Amino acid sequence: MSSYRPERVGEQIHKEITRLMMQGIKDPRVAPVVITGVTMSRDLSLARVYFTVSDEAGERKEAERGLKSVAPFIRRQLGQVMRMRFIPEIRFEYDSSINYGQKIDDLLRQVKDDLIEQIVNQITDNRSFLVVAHENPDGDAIGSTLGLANALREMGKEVLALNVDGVPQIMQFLPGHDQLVRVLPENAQFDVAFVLDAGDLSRTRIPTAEHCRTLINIDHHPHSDFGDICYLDTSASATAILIDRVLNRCDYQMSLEVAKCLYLGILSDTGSFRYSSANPEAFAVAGRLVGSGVDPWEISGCLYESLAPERMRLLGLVLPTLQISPCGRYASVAMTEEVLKQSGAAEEHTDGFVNYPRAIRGVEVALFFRQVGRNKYKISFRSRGKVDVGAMARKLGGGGHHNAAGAQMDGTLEDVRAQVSYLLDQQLP
Ligand SMILES: [Mn+2]
Repeated sequence: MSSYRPERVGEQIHKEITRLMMQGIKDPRVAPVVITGVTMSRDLSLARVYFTVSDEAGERKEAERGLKSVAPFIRRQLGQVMRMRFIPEIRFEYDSSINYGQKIDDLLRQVKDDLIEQIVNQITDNRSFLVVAHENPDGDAIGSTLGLANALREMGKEVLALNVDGVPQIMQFLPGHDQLVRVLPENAQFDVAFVLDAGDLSRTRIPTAEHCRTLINIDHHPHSDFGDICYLDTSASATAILIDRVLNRCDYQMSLEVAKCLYLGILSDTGSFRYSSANPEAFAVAGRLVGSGVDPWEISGCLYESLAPERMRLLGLVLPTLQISPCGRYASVAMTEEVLKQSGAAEEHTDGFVNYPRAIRGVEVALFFRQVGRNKYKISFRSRGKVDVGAMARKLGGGGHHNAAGAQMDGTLEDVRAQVSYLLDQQLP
């Protein structure tokens, strides 16, 4: 009986397919594929075979096509080797998790080393550079952009740093912030364009590819797969970490100006080293940057303790709206247009308000209701763990990720809050 456990069968299939990949299959599209795991359906009728490729960007689509075409062959081989009454259907699925295991880490490290070298060569061999990141930029987007742009300038390169939304006010102390532009000159052409921390090329909101010979994507967001060179590492806690890796390989001594920018990027994307993304490398790089002269208090003081007075006034009006559910597992705050007006604050000052209900002991889902019109509310969801708020937001016509999502609803604040509470009571496991 035990030999038919799905786990056991999955393991055998994993082994067998890996062997076939190495010996039996000649399709070049499949050559770089590494099988990361196999899970079986309970009735053993379906085998989900997870795979990755050494280059997460370019080769994935080719690999998928290749795997599709060799699947019947693999199935026949399994039929001969494994004594099963029915040969399961084989379905290949791309493994987007980052827990590939040490073996694949090593493989990817090798490939990434080559990528860094290619990027270093592009820097050495070219003169003019565009550096751009995603719209509505966060600390990592700005820190990476300004860090790289400053470094390239110090190397004697021509550089245009650009962000369609500019540098947020709280970051306007970073070296080079006053040289960043919001509009790309129409006929501007660059040898190389760096697109940083973008996730998707469209998020730069400029036709980057038309303005350069070579497009280099440096990112840590999953599925970021564009660019002539795509340096993607989802294990990096910030794009600033990747910039640091590249600059360390250049023939260049990092300045304090660059170090400050990169430190801010890491600080920001790790939530001040509180999130689980704060890995040993984040601490190590930040430690080195501090060692080279960055003052942590200067950066965090500017970023977190230079708030506009009207933001504090607004927070004072929003916090009394706190509601904690009877079960204690979700909590919310709300803001009407009237309150916003009364405080003299702007929309952008509400950034981070949803973190206050999230910080309450026992709360798993935090909500922020923000009025955006007569009987119209935007809802921000934050989860601190198991609950998938992305799925919840989709039920309400919105979208987002497991831990952060948003939706919009019509109705009075009381109605909207009641509807969301109802949904949460249904959905919380
Ligand atoms: Mn980032």
